Amino acid sequence: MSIVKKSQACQVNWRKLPAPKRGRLILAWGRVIENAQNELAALITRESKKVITESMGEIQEIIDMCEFAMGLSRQLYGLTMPSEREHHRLQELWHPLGVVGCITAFNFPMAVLAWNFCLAAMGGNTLVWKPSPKTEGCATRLKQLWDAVAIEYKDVLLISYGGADKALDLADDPNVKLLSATGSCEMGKSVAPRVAKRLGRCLLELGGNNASIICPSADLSFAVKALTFAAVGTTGQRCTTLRRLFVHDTIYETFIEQLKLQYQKLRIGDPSEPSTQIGPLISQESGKKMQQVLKYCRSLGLVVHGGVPLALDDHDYYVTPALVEVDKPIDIMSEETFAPILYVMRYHELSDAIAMQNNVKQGLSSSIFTNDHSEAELFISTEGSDCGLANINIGPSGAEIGGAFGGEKETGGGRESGSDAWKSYMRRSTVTVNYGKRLTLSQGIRFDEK
Ligand code: UN1
Repeated sequence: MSIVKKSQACQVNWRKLPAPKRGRLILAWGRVIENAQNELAALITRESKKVITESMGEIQEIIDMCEFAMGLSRQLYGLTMPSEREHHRLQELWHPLGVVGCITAFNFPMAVLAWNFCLAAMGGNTLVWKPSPKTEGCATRLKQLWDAVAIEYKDVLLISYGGADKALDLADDPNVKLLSATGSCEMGKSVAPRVAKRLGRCLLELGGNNASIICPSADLSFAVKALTFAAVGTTGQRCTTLRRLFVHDTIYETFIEQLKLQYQKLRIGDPSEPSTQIGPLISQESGKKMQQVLKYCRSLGLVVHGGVPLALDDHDYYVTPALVEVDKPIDIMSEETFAPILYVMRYHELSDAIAMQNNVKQGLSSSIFTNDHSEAELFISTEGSDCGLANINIGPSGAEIGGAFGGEKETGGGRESGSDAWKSYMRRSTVTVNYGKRLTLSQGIRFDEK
């Protein structure tokens, strides 16, 4: 039996279990994950090379999601609308879709699964997970813990191990009712047309090219700290990583000096060491990609700090985060290089900074640092950021699970995690009930048969 068929067979029973009971099983999974927090975080660090404090945070994100799903399991509300007809009721019911396919990346090897799994499973779906080949041990462990709590419903979570071919299998399978894919825009462009060809549904959370704007009224020391984390945290390998920075003319020099000082203080090293802030990149190959981009920037004389590989051990690729100063946006800034490279430039008018920020293909996260109320409001208004996430006085990375997470344009338009993102994993059934004794047509149409 194919893995999708196996998942489908389980879904038929799983969907019959009342949502609050499904919620309790998900919460039980969350509790065993909480008890195993240290062990699981160490596993994330081993496979994804993420620093241990961030791995602990990633497990916290799973626990939060499980609690959220438990609460939601009693709140799958459908609207009731007043009917235009006498003795009629109009109402929405939410049902599971069936089997959800889920593709995740190496950088959040557990939490992104949890965002999807908690909502999908709570809603009565089963899930087939295609994790990154780099972090399959993380997938195996989460599955083991699920199996331990959900004895009768182990197949609610199944894993399809492998590379891109396995992702394409999920994209092509008509029984995968929703394909939720997290990764690069290229990956999205390879799976989404195949899902579209069979008129299936996709939920895409693809690349970002996130920016921050620093206004004259901003608290600079505060902004420097927040933005350093946003640019170099997870070694620049979050889809919400800060990649472009627009600083107002009048504070530019001061701010860049402070940023460079902050960069010099960064502790780079063994990711399992609690005081380490930056671990190695995921692979030698991503180190090479980073250097290709920096080579080009160096040829233009733009690299003002870092970008230097460090030989801290003989297998991993460590590098100092790079700062690249530009006068105006250059083409390479529109690409997402999954490494710690931050492009910095000055601006004069806020509207120009917003326009530059928005003038990239991706639209995930954005932020502004200001203490000027009108600037802050403008930034989150329709004339402001075109991203799925727009932050004030906080960096673009580090979203909480309570909000809907995702972005626009080539980021793919999907929303995961909090708010009403659960609806993406469900189908809506609009129900009209005639409890009267007469047949009346809508819009007052008469169809009297004589
Ligand atoms: C990602 O990089 O794929 O907002 C997700 C954040 C995290 C999630 C990042 N909570 O940075």
